[in-house]
Amino acid sequence: MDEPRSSLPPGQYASRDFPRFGMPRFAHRFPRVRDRIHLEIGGEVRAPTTLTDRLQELPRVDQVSDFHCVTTWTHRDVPWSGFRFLDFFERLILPEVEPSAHVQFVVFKGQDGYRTGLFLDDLLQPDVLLADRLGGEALSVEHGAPLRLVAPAHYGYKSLKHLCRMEFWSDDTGYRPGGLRFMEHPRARVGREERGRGVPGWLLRWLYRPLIRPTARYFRRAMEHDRQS
Ligand SMILES: Nc1nc2c(c(=O)[nH]1)N[C@H]1C(S)=C(S)[C@@H](COP(=O)(O)O)O[C@H]1N2
Ligand SMILES: [Mo]
Repeated sequence: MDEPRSSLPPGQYASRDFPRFGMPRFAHRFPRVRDRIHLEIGGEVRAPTTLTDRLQELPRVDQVSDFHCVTTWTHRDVPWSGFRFLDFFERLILPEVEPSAHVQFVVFKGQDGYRTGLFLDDLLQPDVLLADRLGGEALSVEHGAPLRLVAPAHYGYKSLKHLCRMEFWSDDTGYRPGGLRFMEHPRARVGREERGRGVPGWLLRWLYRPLIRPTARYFRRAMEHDRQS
């Protein structure tokens, strides 16, 4: 049962389901490395590196937040656990990787080939996590194993799953998102209904809603297929 609740952002409805979801072209792509973190750091940095166990040095943060997909479903009160992007940036990236002082934009890449990006200012908000646990257990493949970004104030398409590479850049000019251009807003703030680029949010609500059920079903079947193989 889906029920409307007044405190939801504009155009969203509460869904009891938390489906594995995304653009259909990624449904059949799965992470190769699921049980350990292997995170490349690059871009305009002095010392590119690969991080494996270093995240464990950061303070662990448990956070309950709502998850808003751009197609209008919201799954409320998701119990994530992981590390603040802010701590990650200040304690590991700044001192050891030394990004250029001009860095303003960060590009994220997933093991399934998906890409997204966010401005550094948005990423440094205290509710942005690099999450490795959900509901007290290691992140499942459905929800982003082994590590994902969680940016609750932005549409779900910014919360990249199966994170394997992060790049620090001075702007977003060299960056191509995983989907069509109109589908990805550079900031994608849920509170401002920045669903896409050049198309009003209220219009995208109606375009996307009919796609929710078939997309969720498609992703679920792809997952069942992966489990059997
Ligand atoms: N690597 C990767 N990350 C991704 C996607 C994807 O297809 N691949 N889809 C995005 C979209 S559109 C949504 S709504 C959320 C869905 O997260 P979930 O599958 O944990 O529900 O993941 C986002 N991050
Ligand atoms: Mo989404």
